[in-house]
Amino acid sequence: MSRSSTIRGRHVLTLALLAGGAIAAIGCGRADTARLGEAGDAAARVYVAPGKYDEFYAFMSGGFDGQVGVYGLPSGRLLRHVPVFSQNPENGWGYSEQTKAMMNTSYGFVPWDDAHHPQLSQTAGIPDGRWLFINGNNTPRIARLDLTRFETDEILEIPNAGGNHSSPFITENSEYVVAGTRFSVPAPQRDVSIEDYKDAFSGVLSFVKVDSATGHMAIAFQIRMPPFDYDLSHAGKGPSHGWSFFTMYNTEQANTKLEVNASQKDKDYVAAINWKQAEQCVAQGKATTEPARYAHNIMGADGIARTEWGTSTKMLTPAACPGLVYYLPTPKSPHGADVDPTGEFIVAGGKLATVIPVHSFSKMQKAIADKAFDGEDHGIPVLKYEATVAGEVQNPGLGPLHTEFDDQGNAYTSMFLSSEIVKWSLKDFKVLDRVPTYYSIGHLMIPGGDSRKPWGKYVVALNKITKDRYLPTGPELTQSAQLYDITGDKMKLLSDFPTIGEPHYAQALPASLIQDRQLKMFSLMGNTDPYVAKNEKSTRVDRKGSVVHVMMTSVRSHFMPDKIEGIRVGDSVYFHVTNLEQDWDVPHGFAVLGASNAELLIMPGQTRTLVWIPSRAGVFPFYCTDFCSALHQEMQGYIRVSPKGSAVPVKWNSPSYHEAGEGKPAESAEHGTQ
Ligand code: K7E
Ligand code: CUA
Repeated sequence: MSRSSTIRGRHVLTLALLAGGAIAAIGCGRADTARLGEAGDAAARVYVAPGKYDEFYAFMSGGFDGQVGVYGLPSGRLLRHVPVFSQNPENGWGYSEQTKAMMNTSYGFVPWDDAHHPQLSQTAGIPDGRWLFINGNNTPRIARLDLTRFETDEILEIPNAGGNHSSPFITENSEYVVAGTRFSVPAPQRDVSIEDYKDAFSGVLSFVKVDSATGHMAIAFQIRMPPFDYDLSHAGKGPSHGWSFFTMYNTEQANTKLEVNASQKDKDYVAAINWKQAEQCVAQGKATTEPARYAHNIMGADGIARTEWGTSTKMLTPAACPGLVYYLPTPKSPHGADVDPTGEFIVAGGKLATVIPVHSFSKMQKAIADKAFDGEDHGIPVLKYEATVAGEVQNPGLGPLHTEFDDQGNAYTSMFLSSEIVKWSLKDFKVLDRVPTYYSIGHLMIPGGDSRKPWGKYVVALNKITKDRYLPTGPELTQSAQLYDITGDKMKLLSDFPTIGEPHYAQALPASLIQDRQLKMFSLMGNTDPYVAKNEKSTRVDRKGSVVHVMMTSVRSHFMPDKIEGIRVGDSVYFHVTNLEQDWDVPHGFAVLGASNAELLIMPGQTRTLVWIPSRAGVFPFYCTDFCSALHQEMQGYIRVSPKGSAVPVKWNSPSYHEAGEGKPAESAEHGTQ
């Protein structure tokens, strides 16, 4: 890039930044109508007839909602809102006793996070439909969802990180998911002056091993890097398999007013990490074991989440492992790091850059062999820009962020400031088409578009600003995605659809890879919850001091028991509700008056537990919250609460009570469960 073009570009960008992407975009008004052409044609492309299925499952990050939204494409219909990092009162996720441990972290119980980047598990570089990983940004974590149940199965906290943004970005056989810290922090944490940023802070990149059979995660090693901001990542594939690429900004190492202070240099870097080299160095004992405390929450086969505590990590430094890291100079505060389907090109979205730089993996290899270095930074070799760059996309638009790929050798880059998707060719890096987005696109997504096998067909724009696209709803507007047809030479807008939470990245794959592998119910006979009641005969109420366990069943259309007495103010009452149904799509709910947490939604064959601490004497109704049958409204019961110290005996109306003998002492061992 010539000096003058850089300077000219900077002026344009400054203006655009001042104006704000949104306002610039609003100027576009509703020019899309011309582009849309025959609206009828677009409608037909997204129309999924009643009772018919969508072609793709799309998994969209919920952003600050902390969840994953599952949508059908092309319809844009919301199919599921899967709770991950955030408690969900709809089904008791993070409220029920069996799921609470999923929210454990070294900071305590953290029932919220900011989730950005879903990543489907891959086999040979192709999404295989087994698991979905997603990062938690604020309290550094990675979650794994099981796609036979659409449920979060595991959440691993990442120590020594401060904003887990460049994550999880899976390798091509799901060997690793990665976690790069956005904010450098003292690692391990300690009390130092912020002025000591350059000396006392580090940017730690973590490689998390994924067990190929179970999907279970474990931190394999961490790499202590200079105190930059590690923004995004993607793994190599094909020839570049074995490498991961991280963009970084703030190579200025500013610790205040980054808006200005981290935009000084013309170029920051992409860090190319040779993780196979790292594996060797770790095997050779070159990593040091450092104490670290982090939570590892796993859903057991019994449906109960448990926390294991990590106590140390293996820390590698680039100095101890030559060949581990190389820097590729990249203009300017790069954001996205995207690898094309062949694995040859690494595209960086320099959000303040005037071009899109495309690095070549084979040129990078040659530059390393030739030692085509431009000096070092923190002891890490800096490769010459000209030696690694395959080309630059000229005049792409303003504010390039992220790039996805189709199956025809084309790339699609989101342009935040100029609010458009720009299609360009991987052959000559020439722009082929551009289409406006409404408004200020962040990520974009093509089904399989970061894998070795994009399915093409559609690109989804995940927009940051909604403005006038829908009926207004006060100051807070819905979040928005847009679907474009990419089967022709020209991209064509097909539809807008709202999303839950701010959508960052998304992933999609053909429905056929998942839909026939769905679990329809849990086996009641296989239920090993310690408080299960597998039939109505074994329901019972046990008092242990001030703790009362209610082993309850639900079936269309009653609870057993549905009349309970002998509870006292201040007791901890555990409602263990087992759903006896063995039929698909017959959950029962459970709620009790005065409960201060959430309801339960119990799937067929499952046991879920809600704790209730009655605060006043009286008789309180409980009921099923899910309209399960014609007599759903009749699915109700009462629980009597007496004052503290009351002598009212524990009593309930199920067969077990009569077998135990009516009038027996409430605390008798005959009712004991353990
Ligand atoms: Cu660009 Cu968090 Cu991936 Cu949002 S990030 S846009
Ligand atoms: Cu069970 Cu409604």
